[in-house]
Amino acid sequence: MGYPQYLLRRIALLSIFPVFLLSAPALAVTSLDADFDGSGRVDFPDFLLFAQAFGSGQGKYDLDGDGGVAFADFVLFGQVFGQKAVLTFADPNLEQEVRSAIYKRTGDILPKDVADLTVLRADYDDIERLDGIEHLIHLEELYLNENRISDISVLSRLTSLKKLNINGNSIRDIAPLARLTSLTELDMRRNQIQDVSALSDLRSLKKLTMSSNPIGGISPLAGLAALRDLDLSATSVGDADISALSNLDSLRSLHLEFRSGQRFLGAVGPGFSGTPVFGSEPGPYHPHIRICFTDLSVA
Ligand SMILES: [Ca+2]
Ligand SMILES: [Ca+2]
Repeated sequence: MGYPQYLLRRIALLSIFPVFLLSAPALAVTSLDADFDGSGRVDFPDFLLFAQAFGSGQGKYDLDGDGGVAFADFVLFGQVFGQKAVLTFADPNLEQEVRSAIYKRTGDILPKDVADLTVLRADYDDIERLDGIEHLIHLEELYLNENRISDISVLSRLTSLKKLNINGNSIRDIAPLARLTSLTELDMRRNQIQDVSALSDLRSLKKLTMSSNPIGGISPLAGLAALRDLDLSATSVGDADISALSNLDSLRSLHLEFRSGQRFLGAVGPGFSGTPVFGSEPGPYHPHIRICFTDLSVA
């Protein structure tokens, strides 16, 4: 088959670079990243696609993530040329859920198989490890409730995520979520989270559920201007912390839960009698906030 002249010129240009440059230190890139056509191998058709994108800013071909498709990306491409590009998952239960979602019971899972996968449900699956899920880059909704997950570092690459439900796991460190700025809903109830500072830039968040975590403070939430629903029940959040939410004009529902004797008691106002109050009255902190209290002491 014949290739356009401009493409042949680009290929010639790329091929005359000294080979020693190929040994230059480079960022980690997987063969999956460079399998541009999703065929399961990094081979010549991928090279042609790369050559067409050379000199552009097309994200898919920007393997080192510096914003442009340049020689550094070609070096990375060269390092994985000829490699297989098959998705593997460390946890067999996670793999089974992916296979169900793409209707592929057996055989290699290729990048093109997951190109349309935007929703993955894997609740109550005894999943412990997420390795491999980072290649499901088109995911917009991910449900991993009630598993045995503690390490979520690979989720940092799923930047298309809008909804993440991962409650009932063993997660302490949520720093990997800091880049997921498209998130509108995040449910992480029943984990081991103390530090929520990673959420401070997730300004698209509308619904945040962090109940039943040993959260130390919520000042990182002060700038989440889109937040409408916030559930902080069964946390260590005190009334001094709640003032951090005073500028969240979109906030319409705030769910707190406390035991009698905590400092909240005085802050709620005279309407609180020590019995469960499910309030729709404006709270003392913000004219629009609905505060739903549950008094655990009478349960
Ligand atoms: Ca390929
Ligand atoms: Ca680049």
